Amino acid sequence: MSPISILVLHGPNLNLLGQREPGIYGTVTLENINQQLHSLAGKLKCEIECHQSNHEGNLVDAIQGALGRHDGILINAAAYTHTSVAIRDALTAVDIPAVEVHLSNIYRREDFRHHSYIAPVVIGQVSGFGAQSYILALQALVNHLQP
Ligand code: CA2
Repeated sequence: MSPISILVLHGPNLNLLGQREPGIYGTVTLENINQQLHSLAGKLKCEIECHQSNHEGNLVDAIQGALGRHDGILINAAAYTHTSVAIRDALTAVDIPAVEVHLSNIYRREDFRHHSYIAPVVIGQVSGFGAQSYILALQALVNHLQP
């Protein structure tokens, strides 16, 4: 049997992690988060593929491209969380179990961040634990896929 495969998607501006606004998003870089996820994936004996895009359509393409290739999706859609019907529709269309991730606690921030278009179509959400949100989300997703 082939190992579980997870697609990790990072949305707009997350490529700036560790370089700007450390007070909100911390000092860890996206590359470091991806390294931590690869390390955990090794321990969990699953495979992961990580992508970042600043473009909504690219994220939709990546979600569609997961069909037949990945068993789960871990997604931080960043600002598109609060605006994108297209990303929500893509997640619904592929029907691949997904977990929504946020570095910050979106419910402690501005009102416009309190609503997620994605939350109703994913298994669950991890928000507010910095880079650890991704780690917790990967553990939860793999656990969901192989209970
Ligand atoms: O907390 C999160 O993970 C967010 O998804 C991050 C998004 C924000 O729009 C969401 O409301 C919550 C923003 C990502 C921007 O990342 C930056 C990183 C460093 C410097 C500037 C932006």
